[in-house]
Amino acid sequence: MAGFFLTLEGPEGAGKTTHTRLLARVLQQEGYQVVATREPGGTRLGEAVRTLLLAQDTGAISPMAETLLYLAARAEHVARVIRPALETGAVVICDRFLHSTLAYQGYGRGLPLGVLLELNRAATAGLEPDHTFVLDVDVAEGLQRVGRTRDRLEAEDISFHQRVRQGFLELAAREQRVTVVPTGGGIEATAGLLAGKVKEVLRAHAGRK
Ligand code: T5A
Repeated sequence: MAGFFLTLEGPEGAGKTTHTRLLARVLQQEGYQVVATREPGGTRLGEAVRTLLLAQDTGAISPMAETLLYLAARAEHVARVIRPALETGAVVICDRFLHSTLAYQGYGRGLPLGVLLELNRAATAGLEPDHTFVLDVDVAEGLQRVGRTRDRLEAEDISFHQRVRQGFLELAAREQRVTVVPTGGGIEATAGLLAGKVKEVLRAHAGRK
């Protein structure tokens, strides 16, 4: 496919929303065609599923039902937004994708990673990110950044969030296409660090074409 698919991941409050916006601006200034989107979301169905999944009123649901809802949103998102954008040559920046499923439903909820990978493959027709950046933050600091009004996932106990963070770090240690970006230096420093790493990856990709 002509475009480049990059995903921003990380624990709660890592700054994905902030840095998706800032990174999109930097890449647009460099002349890239950029599509910035998020999961769950990015389509009408995805936004409706997001509301359901994040509402405190939804309460506890089985890990598999939760997974299938995230993947229903993803199937629609890939088919209607991400793949068409990549086909036009865009750089697609997605706030959360596959690695959130592995970290939250795998490491957090305890579902086997192999099963999640298989289900994800079916939902995306095999589309994987070209590169993933994990914005890393200490769990307590991230939850503090998010504030007091917490959604259904944010309201999970601290050990859940610690397993999720550990999951992201383990996945990054295993996969060459996953880079960890520490966020402790503040928004401006993190934005600079991330933009530098993304530009390197895009240059390497252009060199391989
Ligand atoms: N999920 C998702 C699954 O369980 N499985 C899946 O497959 C998928 C796709 C989605 C939830 O669903 C789960 C994971 C999530 O629990 P979300 O998209 O994470 O929800 O929800 P948001 O509320 O959009 O995201 P977060 O709450 O995690 O926050 P962000 O986007 O990481 O952080 P952001 O940018 O909103 O920043 C939070 C605050 O921190 C400041 C910002 O200014 C803001 O005030 N900040 C920093 N402060 C200091 N230093 C930095 N480097 C900072 N960067 C940002």
